[in-house]
Amino acid sequence: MNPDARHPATRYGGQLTELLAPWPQIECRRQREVDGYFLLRGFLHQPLLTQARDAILAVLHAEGCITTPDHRDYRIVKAYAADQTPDFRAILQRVVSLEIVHELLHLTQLHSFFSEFYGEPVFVMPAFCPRISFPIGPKKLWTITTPHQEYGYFGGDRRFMVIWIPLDECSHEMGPVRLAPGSHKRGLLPMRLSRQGGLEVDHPKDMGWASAGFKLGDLLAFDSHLVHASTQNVSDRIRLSIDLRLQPLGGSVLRSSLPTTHFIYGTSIEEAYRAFRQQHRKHYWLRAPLNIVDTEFPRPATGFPLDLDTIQARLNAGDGRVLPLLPMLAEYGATQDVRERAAALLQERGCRGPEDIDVVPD
Ligand SMILES: O=C(O)CCC(=O)C(=O)O
Repeated sequence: MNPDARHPATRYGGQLTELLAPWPQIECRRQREVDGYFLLRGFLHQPLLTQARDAILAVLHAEGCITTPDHRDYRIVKAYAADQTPDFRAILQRVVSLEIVHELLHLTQLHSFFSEFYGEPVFVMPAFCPRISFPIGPKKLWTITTPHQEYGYFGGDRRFMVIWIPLDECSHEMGPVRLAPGSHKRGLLPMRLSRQGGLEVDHPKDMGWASAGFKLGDLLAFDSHLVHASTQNVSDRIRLSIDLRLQPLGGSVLRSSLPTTHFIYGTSIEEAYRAFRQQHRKHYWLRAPLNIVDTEFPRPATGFPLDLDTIQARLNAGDGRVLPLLPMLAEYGATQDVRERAAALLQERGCRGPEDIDVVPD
């Protein structure tokens, strides 16, 4: 038997270096500089995290995915492979509309620690990503997050960091995030389209991977240029985590990163806010003194086209590889015009959305 199959943790390579309380700032800055990340063990107070976890599990239970919303002893009865299917998207849309999940953007601990880290107040970007990662059979490897650099998606201030927070226990077997320590020093690597329609880069082979098992309360922060990915969930549990992005308040923010018209998973921000009780949490970024900058699309073009005219020309020339870009542009395109044209092009090709695009697993 392949030893990796018995011990999936060995696929992660090394172990992430961890920092324990009182999480010295000087050490965090040093590790961010040298390795591109730091991992704070037991950093976050747990009540809000457990409330967010329980709210997500309640949605999964209501949707018939698990036998009980109790995190201690649910069994999975319906699993989804990726966010491409309409049913799973509907679940994710419910999750990104949970007020308790949005509360995680406003954690006092997060703001005070990172304000000290950067030496100025921080801005937590409104776009966040809750991950609901089911254990899926070995043939469906494409359900994992493939290697990428966050800057390719969000651009803006080079100093922004990704904050990865487990919302439940997350062992190695549950397929947590993994990092390529030191890769933040390689600059922006050439990107290409991944099988899920996102952006991916080659993992710099000389860098290796490192990961860890995570517990509730841990917080992993990493550089916007650090290559990162996940591995496959080979456990019998659902991996629940959330990733946020934060940066110094004075830095630039791409307009297209702000949910003025679109949010995530096809939900508009107004839909996400519909059941909110706390009015002041809505549109909080509109009250922040942001340095907003414009680009056509948040992703720097390094290797494949991101503007609709070129994509259309490539499609007309029979290059189907650019097709998965259309759902992204239909959802995240910078202007209404771009979004509508991308949606129309998809329709012309008989695609309702990403679920109709043939992404072939390895
Ligand atoms: O949690 C994952 O699967 C990947 C996380 C990620 O890509 C991110 O935090 O940007």
